[in-house]
Amino acid sequence: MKHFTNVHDIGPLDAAIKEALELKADRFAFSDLGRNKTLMMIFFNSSLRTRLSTQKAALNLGMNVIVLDINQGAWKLETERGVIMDGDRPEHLLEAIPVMGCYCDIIGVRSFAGLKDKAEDYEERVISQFIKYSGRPVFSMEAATRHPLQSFADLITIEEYKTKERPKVVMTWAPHPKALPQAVPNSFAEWMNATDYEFVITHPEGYELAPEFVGNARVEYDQKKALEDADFVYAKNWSAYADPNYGKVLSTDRAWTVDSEKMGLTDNAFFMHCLPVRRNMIVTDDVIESERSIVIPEAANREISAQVVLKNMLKSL
Ligand code: AN0
Ligand code: CP
Repeated sequence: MKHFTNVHDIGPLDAAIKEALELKADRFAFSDLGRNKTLMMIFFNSSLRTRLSTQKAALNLGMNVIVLDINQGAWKLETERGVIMDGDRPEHLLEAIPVMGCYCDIIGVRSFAGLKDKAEDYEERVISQFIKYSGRPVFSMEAATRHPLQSFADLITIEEYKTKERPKVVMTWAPHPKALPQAVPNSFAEWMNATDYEFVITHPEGYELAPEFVGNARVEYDQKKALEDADFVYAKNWSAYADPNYGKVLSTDRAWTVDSEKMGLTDNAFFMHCLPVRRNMIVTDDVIESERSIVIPEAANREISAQVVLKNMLKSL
């Protein structure tokens, strides 16, 4: 594997799931593979899980790890070419990226959508510059349009908990006070559409995701109808994608919050969320604390998804 930014980079999903479950059963089996190799993790945005789980995955493989938070102590970076740099950004990405590449073997990048300019976000301007100019294999730790390490962990989790060959998975929009990117729902949809599960997306009008991510999923505007007989409920907030409201919060309607009454419509579904989650906005306390909530095992699988990706990148060095 050269780079990892989307579902296609992982290859056939059944093989990837098998590899993940094997690694989970013996996570130190390849502890020599990363000897004298350095992972550099670059964060333009905050993180708890991605930072810790990816670092742990690298340690399991015997790698060294360097972490840089761009907004804490690094020079502020200009990202546009051709700008007269007389403002508050002393360094350009076009020098910073190849310099970072000098000090490591593999680079992970977290760079969220700015939610101001749809074209800029959906071109994946930041991570594609890392791919172009770092000279290193690059993987996404959530880029502007996708969060593939999360989606892969979500898939592993569903495979572990499913009791039917073809479970019904429902991704539901839920309210949140701040504008969030579409990366997590886009990516989850992309991975679910690559399985043979029954996959349904439900959200209020105006929250339609980009058609290339919705694919053949069923879109149901009636949340209660969507949840009927679900085996997995995947809650997530996202801001609007469609023009002219790109990046805006159109609703904070708590009628969309996942509560125990709605979970009662499902086939005793498991509750999932990528975390961090705002309780009693996205999901009520009782649902997230219930025995059907699998948000912690889901987060635990982030170590496994990252380890599969790093292992395959190390093998291709
Ligand atoms: C981010 C998002 O929605 O993309 C990260 C989730 C993994 N969430 C927040 O900023 C709250
Ligand atoms: N789910 C996830 O990526 O969490 P962090 O933003 O804390 O890394």
